Amino acid sequence: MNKQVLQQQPKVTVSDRFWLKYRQLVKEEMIPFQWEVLNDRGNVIIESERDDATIPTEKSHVIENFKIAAGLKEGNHYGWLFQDSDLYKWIEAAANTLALEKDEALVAQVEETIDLLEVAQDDDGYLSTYYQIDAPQLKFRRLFESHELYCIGHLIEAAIAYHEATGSERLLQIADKAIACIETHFGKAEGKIDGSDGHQEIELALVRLYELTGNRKYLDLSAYFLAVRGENPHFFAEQLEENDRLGLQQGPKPVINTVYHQADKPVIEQDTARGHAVRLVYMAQAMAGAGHHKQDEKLIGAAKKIWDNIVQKRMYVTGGIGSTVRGEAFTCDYDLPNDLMYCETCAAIGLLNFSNELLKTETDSQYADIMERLLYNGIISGMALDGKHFFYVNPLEVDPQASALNPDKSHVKAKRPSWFGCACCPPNLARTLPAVGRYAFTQKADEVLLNLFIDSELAGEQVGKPYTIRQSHTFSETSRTVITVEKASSERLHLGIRIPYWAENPVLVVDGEEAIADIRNGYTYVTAKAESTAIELTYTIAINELEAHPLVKADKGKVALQRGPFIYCLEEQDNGKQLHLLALTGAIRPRFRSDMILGDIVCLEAEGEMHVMEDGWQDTLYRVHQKPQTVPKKLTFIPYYSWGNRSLGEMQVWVDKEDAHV
Ligand code: FUB
Ligand code: ZN
Repeated sequence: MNKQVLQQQPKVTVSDRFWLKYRQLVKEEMIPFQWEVLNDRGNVIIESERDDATIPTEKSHVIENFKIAAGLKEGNHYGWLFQDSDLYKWIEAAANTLALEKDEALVAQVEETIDLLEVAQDDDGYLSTYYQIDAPQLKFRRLFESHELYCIGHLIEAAIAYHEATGSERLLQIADKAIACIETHFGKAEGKIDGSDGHQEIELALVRLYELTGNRKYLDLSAYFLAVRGENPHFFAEQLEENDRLGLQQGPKPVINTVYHQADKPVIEQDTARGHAVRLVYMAQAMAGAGHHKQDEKLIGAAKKIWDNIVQKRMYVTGGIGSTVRGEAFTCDYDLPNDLMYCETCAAIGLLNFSNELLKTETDSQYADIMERLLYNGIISGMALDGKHFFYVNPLEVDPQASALNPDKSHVKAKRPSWFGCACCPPNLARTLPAVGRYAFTQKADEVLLNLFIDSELAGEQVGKPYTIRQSHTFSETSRTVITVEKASSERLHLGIRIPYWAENPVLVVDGEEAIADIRNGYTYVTAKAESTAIELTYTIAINELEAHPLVKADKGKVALQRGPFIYCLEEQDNGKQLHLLALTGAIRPRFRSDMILGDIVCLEAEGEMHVMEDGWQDTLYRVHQKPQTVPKKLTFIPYYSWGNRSLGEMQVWVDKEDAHV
């Protein structure tokens, strides 16, 4: 494959204790564990993500599906139509791990799967095991649900990651052959399919492939899929009608919800977050990326409007998105129920990547603020601290009994299962966590941005000469960030350092002298002129009581606690049952805690009170209002991401504030 690399992933070595732990978990637990699952070994209990008997939970069957498609085994496909993507994400996780650390055995495992993919792929490049095995007559004919291009998108992302980690082109060749097949079948020309996949993903993957290769045909194909979506809102339904005419329809004809698919109108006319949350953010990431490379202001403008609508009106304080299980979707402005939410892990990862894409286009720390909120909260909450149990949805309030007995809360799990019938989230986490360093910095033509306070080192090049930017942090009473820039070129290097909103009273010292901070769009700029520049930033980490917009009904009269980038929650284990009877009344203090399971964490201890249930309530459900009786109670908050790791119990992020009970 001819390549002229346009944009590389930042080369970042992470040394941060917090994130190294995740990197180790991915390598030592997640990758081997997930490999066993994909191979149907290890007696893993697979749960359905919600109460729905049609969800396939017997086995994963992913590798088996590929073996059947390759003709190496006999049988039928098992699992979701997009089961293939679990393997592609696993390969990407392996590749992102290999990019950090050599591992011959892991390379051999990936190479073995590439052997299998080569055989499974049809001669014309087609690759989707469900359609190859069980429904070849319907290839590309049920795009509203088929996920054929979605899966190829994940294949492309895996291929890029594996190439970047090892230099191997084998997987890229498979991906390229699959793209050639797609190009043969899709487009404006007579006889071609003029439409897109029901689930966006290939669009963003093609942008990334363009960045790797410089080959514009990938960018153009991405732009085509973005432009054709919603151009004809009846496209998916018309495909089904044609199948009917040709006698190809299987089962009853489904009703297409074009809003769910973000296909009711052209993407550039979409300015709010609607429909399926993961699809929306994957699409919007591609809009930002393709818009950036094509200098298409309309695409970028629409992407920004969608982003604004999400973060200003439709996002949970943890960064989670999606307010309903129905269609795993957004609902309307300020509708953010804490106990019925969706907040799918994949959607949080999608919003991270969408925000990162916008940051490449526009220097503004608001994007990094959201990336940080997601990474430290709504993303890592998706995984247990053992690396082997996962949340598909990430609630902000849980009562295990209600989750067990209220069918409308069947998706709101109080305990992380090992695996899901729909296993999109666990491998998505596995591919994201080793890549965390890439979000810490953004390299642009004229500046480098330091976005996230993660101990790490960026290695880059300026006019062909190397530079490094090292950052290390001490997060204590008075926190200290030390940044060193070393460079070989005599050119100036403009470094923008994000001052997080939680860093109070920041003082910047450059080469021993207090500098007047040149703050633009949330970044304070230092120009490194010499070979070596030493920068020091001191600040206090704020403990904030956050309140939500008054129109968020679920949070009225409540606060959520935040220290640094972490959102906190109450758990039954520390505070007893009936967390909703607790209120925050006084001072909050940080307390360092070394816990067998939670590790070294900073808890928050706060003065509070508990609403006492008098005896009179025994057999009474309602009464004339009286002033409630309360007793003082010490409240203990732990970082949200770490909830659900010790025992089964209630959890709550938003807590009543002071006199809310009166
Ligand atoms: O459809 C593929 C993935 O499965 C979606 O992104 C998730 O929301 C889940 O439905
Ligand atoms: Zn998912």
